[in-house]
Amino acid sequence: MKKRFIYVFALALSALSLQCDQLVNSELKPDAKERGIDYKIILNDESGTMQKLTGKNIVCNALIHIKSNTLGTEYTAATDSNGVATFHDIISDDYHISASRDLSADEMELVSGHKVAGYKLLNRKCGVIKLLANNTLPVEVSMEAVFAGSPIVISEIYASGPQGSGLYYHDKYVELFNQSDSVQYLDGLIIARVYSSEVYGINYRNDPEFIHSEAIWYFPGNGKDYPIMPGQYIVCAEDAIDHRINAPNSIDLSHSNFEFFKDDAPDVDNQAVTNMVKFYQPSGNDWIIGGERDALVLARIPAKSLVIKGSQYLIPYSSILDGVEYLKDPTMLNKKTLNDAIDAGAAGGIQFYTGKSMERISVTVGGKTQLLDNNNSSLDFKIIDHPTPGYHF
Ligand SMILES: [Ca+2]
Ligand SMILES: [Ca+2]
Ligand SMILES: [Ca+2]
Repeated sequence: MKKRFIYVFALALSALSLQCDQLVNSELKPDAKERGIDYKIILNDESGTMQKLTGKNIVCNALIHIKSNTLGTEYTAATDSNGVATFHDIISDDYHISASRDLSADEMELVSGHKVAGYKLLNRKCGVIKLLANNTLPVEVSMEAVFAGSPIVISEIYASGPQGSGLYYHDKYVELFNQSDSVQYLDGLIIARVYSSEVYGINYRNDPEFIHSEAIWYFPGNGKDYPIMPGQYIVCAEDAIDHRINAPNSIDLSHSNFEFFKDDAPDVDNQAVTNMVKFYQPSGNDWIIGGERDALVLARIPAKSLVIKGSQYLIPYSSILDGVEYLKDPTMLNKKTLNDAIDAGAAGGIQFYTGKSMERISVTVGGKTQLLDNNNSSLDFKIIDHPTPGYHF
C-alpha cells in the first residue's frame, strides 16, 4: 500500500502553471536550422516541504531531465541554490520533463515529525513543457512531495503480435517487476485497462480523481499467497501456452506465472498456470490489449470496493501503483487517454505484427538493477526487437 501523510496533498490537477503544457501542440516541429539557445528552468515546491526545510519554496539540488518530444534528444542538469537549472544549446520543442529531489529521512523528520525514507519531490502535475526560442524568461515547474517508491512496476508490455503468422495476436502479456528490497505480495492487485473510445471520441484523461475501466482483473490470493521476490519478474499472459505451435516466430508462454482465462468465452485454460480473477470485462473473448495503443494501470485496492458508473468501474488515482500508456505515435501526446499525473508521456511506436515489445529502461544503481519510473513513459520505456517474458533485454 502506498504510504501517504496528511500533508501530502491529494492530486490537485486543476492548477497547472501557464507555462506547463498538458496538451502538446503536435503541429510544433523543431526547425533543424534553428540555432539552439540557453533555457532556464526554475523549480517551485507547492507542497510546503522546502518552505519548512529552507524557508523558501524554490527547490535546490534537484536533478532535471528533459527529452525533446520530436527529436528524442535528452539533457540533464541540476538546480543551483536559487532552484534554477540551465540547459544549453536547446532547440524549440515540447520537452518531457522529470524533476526529482530526494528527501532524506532526516529531512522528512524535520518536515513531518516522522523519520521515513522513500519520499521525493516530483513534478507530478507537469510532465511536458514548451521551450520556445522567443521565450527568455525561466520556465517555472511546480513540484510536490510524494511517496515515490512503488515497489512493483509494469516492466514490459508485449502486444504487437508475432511476425509472419497472419493475424495471430494471442501471445500478448504484461510483465511486472519487484524493484524493492523486500518481498511483496501480488494478492488482490488489480490490472486494468484504461477505458477510451476512439469511435465516440470519449476518454477521461482529465478526470480529477478516477481511471475509468471496462476490463478489470486481479491476482488471486488472500494476502500472502502470491509473493514476488526482490528482483523477480512476473508474466501475466493472455494465453499461457507455447505460441510457437501456432506461430513459429512467437514465444513459449506455457511457463508464465499467471494467465488471463475468460471463463465466459471460448478461451484456453492451461491447468498448470494460475488464473487471474476476472472482476469485470463484459465484452470480448479474452483479455485483449491494443496492438498499437492502449493504457494499463496497476492498482492496490480491493476490487469489490470499486464503484461502477454507467458501464465503467472507477479506480481512484490514489490507489494506483503504476500506469503505462502506449500510442501508435508516442509523440502525439494529444491522443493520450491516461491522466498526466499517472503517466505524463507515452511508450509505443510499434506496428502490428512486428514481434516488437516495449520495456522499462534499466539502470544500475550501486550494483543493483533499477527500472526507470518517472511517471513518464516517454522517458522510462524503450522499444525492443523481441519480447522478453520473465527477463530483461
Ligand atoms: Ca486467455
Ligand atoms: Ca490457467
Ligand atoms: Ca521482460
